[in-house]
Amino acid sequence: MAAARPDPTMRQLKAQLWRRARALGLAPLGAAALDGKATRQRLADAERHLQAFLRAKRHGDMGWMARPERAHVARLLPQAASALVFGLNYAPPTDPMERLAHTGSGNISVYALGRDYHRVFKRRLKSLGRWLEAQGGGMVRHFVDTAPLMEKPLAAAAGLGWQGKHTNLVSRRYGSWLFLGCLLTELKLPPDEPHGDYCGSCRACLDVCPTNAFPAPYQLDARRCLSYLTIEHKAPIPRELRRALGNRIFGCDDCLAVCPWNKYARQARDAELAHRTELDLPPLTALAALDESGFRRLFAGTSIVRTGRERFVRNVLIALGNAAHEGGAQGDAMRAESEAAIVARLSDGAPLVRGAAVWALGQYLSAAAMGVRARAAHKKEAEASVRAEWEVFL
Ligand code: B12
Ligand code: SF4
Ligand code: SF4
Repeated sequence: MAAARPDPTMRQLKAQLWRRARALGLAPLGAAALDGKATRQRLADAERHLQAFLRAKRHGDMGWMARPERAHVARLLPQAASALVFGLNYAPPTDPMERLAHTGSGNISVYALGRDYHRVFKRRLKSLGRWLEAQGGGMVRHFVDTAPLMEKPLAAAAGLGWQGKHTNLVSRRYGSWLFLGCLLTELKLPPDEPHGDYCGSCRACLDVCPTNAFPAPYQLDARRCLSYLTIEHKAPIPRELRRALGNRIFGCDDCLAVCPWNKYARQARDAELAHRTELDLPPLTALAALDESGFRRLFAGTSIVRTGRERFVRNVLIALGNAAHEGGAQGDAMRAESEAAIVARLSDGAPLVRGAAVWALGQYLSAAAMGVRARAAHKKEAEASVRAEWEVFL
């Protein structure tokens, strides 16, 4: 039996939509038929892997990941026939790995250096969705990491690329630097071909990870990932992973940055995602001193603001502690400045910040000097988590 030919009206509509999407800076793009055998198989695999991930507790304290609709597109829009997936290129102008050497400065992940991508992307998807609805497309819903939807397997099903060993979507034309967004529609737009896995024998992303967060290729234990620990994790950063954090104070780019497919990526030119110069390697000492309003002012409109001051300053203090081990890179004046910035946070109102300050100071002072401080501070400290940090020196 001959395969069903795509409806020419749908083909035309898709071509028009793609033109509009490209004009909005969205590429690559692709469509997946939700009732197609290949897509159903891919989503069933994704669900199986998600359940294994949850059972192994690899999601840490991201409890929202267990919502049942995450792997079931139909629960988000029961009448959905197609998933239209879009990429938004955010390839940086220089290699982000170079930033790791600036130990006295805060290294903010590339994706967070400009305006919050959720807002930028969502606005563009919304306008595409409205247009599609106006063409008689029935109900259309848009998603950018804002609903329980597994965007990477859908993007792979729609032919944008494949999920690499670092678990993110890699494109042969754009490398690893892509945000993903999705429209669900009732229309049956002609689907695109999914394409194969081009990781081959490469394992650069697995080997570069500073915390060994990949238990196996294609699997991530979020609890060890610095992106999770610096952005999502609300408690103190586990002691054994603090040194590995280096100067990464918000997210981590290492596994994406080493991907050889990035050599085909072209630097992003999206004005709305332009990097803010004040976020490019700011001094850690200044960041440690941020109060609530200073934090909100500095990061207004970025994704950083959602993490809040307490978690952010916790990260900054860990990075300041790490800078103590950089020997010649930190001169005496710089060491004194760092120590003063840390000491000022020992009396911070937030236990999360005080606890990180204790650890950071311990990287500068001798055990004896910390012991003296610990004996005085320990009794006065009301919070168990901070007392535990002092107890290390008693
Ligand atoms: C939760 C989450 C995180 C968590 C967990 C990440 C993860 N890999 O699961 C944390 C906080 C760590 C995180 C970090 C980052 N994230 Co994030 N994150 C998400 C989110 C909200 C859900 C991802 C998810 O469902 N994870 C659950 C796991 C089970 O699913 P999965 O990653 O698809 O895992 C697959 C594989 O592991 C595989 N698998 C699992 N077990 C096995 C076993 C075998 C045998 C095989 C073959 C396969 C296999 O199958 C799984 C299902 O497809 C998505 C947005 C969304 N709504 O989808 C963004 C998203 C994935 N994140 C994104 C980004 C940019 C990042 C960071 C780069 C940010 C940064 N610079 O700090 C890092 C990258 C870290 C990394 N190596 O993944 C982008 C990725 C874009 C892309 N090109 O893929 C997304 C899509 C957001 C967006 N809309 O653009 N993120
Ligand atoms: S983002 Fe960093 S810590 Fe997380 S898996 Fe990639 S390299 Fe490892
Ligand atoms: S770095 Fe290598 S193994 Fe990792 S995603 Fe890229 S090609 Fe695949």
